[in-house]
Amino acid sequence: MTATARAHPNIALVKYWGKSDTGFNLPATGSLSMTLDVFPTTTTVTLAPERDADVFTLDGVVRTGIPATRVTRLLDVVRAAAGSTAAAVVTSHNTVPSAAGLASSASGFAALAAAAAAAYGLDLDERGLSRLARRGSGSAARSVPGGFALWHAGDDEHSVAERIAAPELAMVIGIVDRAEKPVSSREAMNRTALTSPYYPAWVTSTAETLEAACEACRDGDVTRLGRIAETNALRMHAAIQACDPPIRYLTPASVELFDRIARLRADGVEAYGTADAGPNVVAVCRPHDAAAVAAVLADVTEVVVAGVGPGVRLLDDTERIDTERIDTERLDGAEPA
Ligand code: 2P0
Repeated sequence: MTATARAHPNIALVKYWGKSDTGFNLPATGSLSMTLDVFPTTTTVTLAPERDADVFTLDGVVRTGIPATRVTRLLDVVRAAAGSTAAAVVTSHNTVPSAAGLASSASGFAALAAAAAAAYGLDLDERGLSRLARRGSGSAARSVPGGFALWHAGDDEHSVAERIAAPELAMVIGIVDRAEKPVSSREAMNRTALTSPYYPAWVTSTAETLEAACEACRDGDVTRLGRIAETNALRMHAAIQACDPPIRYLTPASVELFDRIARLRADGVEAYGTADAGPNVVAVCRPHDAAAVAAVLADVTEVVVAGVGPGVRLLDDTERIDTERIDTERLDGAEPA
């Protein structure tokens, strides 16, 4: 009747940007990501048969509108599979700034999928959970297995993410802006597909890029993987900027971070830049170079160093109580621990 799950965000090395089906959230191409070991989302789902409708609380605030609708839509998928009509109370805590291009929807929907499946009594394996999380938000499919995740394009049954072996990497996240972004990634993705003349080239080139990235992972080739990641991210932003009306997520501070990453490379420290649908820039590097990379980026913006994070997991009672305490403290106006 109640279950709590925790999931971490992921940053794509080969990006997902475009769908072949919006109803089932099927991607136009496959993608590859690293799940982070920072910024988890923790979500509790409790069945509430006495209620008429679901209730969604995020960081102590009851949400309505699009965020609540997206939660209810995913719960509807779970209810249909479980043969239940019971409403649910969903309580979620983000430790990443919501909607700031730091992948909170990936950790959010991965945690929601696992907690909802358990609360409604669905017995899903990792593939099944990844497929379910994808219905909530495409990138959430990759946060289910965690680690380095390859999310396949394909139909509803086959479009799931699986863990693959890859060289150990660190990600140095430059948090340029914590504010909510002006255009959601969902809207920007659709606008790119509909209006960017570069969208067809993005799709064909990304399919090739993904194969090369998987090969680099197999070979443990950090240099090749890093170059692929930077090129793929800038190609995605080029396609986005060519929308009508145009969307530009990168700011002068973002560009400064890309420049600094290039200078680090010129000075012999291997780092590569990537950026999602927002101004934050992530430097991909070897773990032993992370401190040096962080020092160079910290002049421009706040930085957080992340390693490779785990897949989604259900929490036991003790951990759940800890989460409830954080919620109570928030509502009391105290700083959460
Ligand atoms: C990615 N992003 O691969 C890309 C790169 C942002 C930039 O996946 O519509 O929130 O919910 O499936 O998963 C963001 O898109 O979109 C995203 P929906 P989602 O990480």
